[in-house]
Amino acid sequence: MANKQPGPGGPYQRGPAPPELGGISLVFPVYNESFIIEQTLRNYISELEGRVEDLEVVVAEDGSTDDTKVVLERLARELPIQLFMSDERKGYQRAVIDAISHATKPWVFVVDSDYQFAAIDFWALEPHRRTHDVILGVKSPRKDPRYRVFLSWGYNKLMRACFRVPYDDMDTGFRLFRREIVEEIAPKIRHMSFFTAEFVIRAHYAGYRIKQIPVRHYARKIGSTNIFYVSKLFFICFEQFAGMLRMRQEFREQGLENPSGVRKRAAKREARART
Ligand SMILES: Nc1nc2c(ncn2[C@@H]2O[C@H](COP(=O)(O)OP(=O)(O)OP(=O)(O)O)[C@@H](O)[C@H]2O)c(=O)[nH]1
Ligand SMILES: [Mg+2]
Repeated sequence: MANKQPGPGGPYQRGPAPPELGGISLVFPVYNESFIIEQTLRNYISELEGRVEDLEVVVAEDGSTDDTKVVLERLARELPIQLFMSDERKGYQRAVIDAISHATKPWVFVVDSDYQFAAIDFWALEPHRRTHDVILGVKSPRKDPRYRVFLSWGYNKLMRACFRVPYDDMDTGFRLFRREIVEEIAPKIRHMSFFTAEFVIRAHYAGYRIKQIPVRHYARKIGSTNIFYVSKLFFICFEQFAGMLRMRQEFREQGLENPSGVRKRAAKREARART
């Protein structure tokens, strides 16, 4: 069952991460982030290195048209990162799935590379590895332009209503999950454009344990969105809505049932039988 805890920001126990829970692949999708990527990588690596015994850092860049590739090549000579670059832009969803395919540890921590999330908030998610399979950092509060906050609010409301799921922030860029779950679910993702929402809903319907934890969110300090261009907003909304309907249709055809609904009905039947 998903639940949300009050107040992001700690104080946290900043490691060490218990080694018996398994190593962690820290994964960054990167596109046109030349101004911020160095700060992001240095912050996350200094926060996690030494506190997570078995850590690898995967940086997956594609198609950048600014100096991102040059910056990353320089950083790869100095920092412990595995760098994957290609020339053609993949788009966010494909980029995330491909980036995760390079990860080798039992857990993957996939983070947007524009430093809108604090590295230290990793420690708010990490302890829940004991009891959950997918741990989502919920932007609290979301520091984006108002129209984005409104669109995201509507998007999450629609997804919740359409699929009867209890999640508040299905497009978060700060999430930790078991790698084997992504390997199982990623090949099925086809309807939505932004990876996390479709992943979370499919994981929920597959019965995995999903936790939401509030984390800090910062306004983008530099650069601009690589996805939500104002000129494309109408098309993006339409595409997401159509994807949502297609996914619902697919679930119906496959007779997929919402595990929380099944559990609730079973509990009601039991209660009725007792009276
Ligand atoms: N490799 C790769 N990364 C991408 C691609 N598109 C976006 N990204 C990265 O995905 C992350 C999320 O993109 P953003 O543009 O920050 O999306 P957003 O956070 O919703 O938008 P802003 O609030 O404006 O930052 C960033 O780290 C981008 O660099 C892509 O095509 N390929
Ligand atoms: Mg961003």
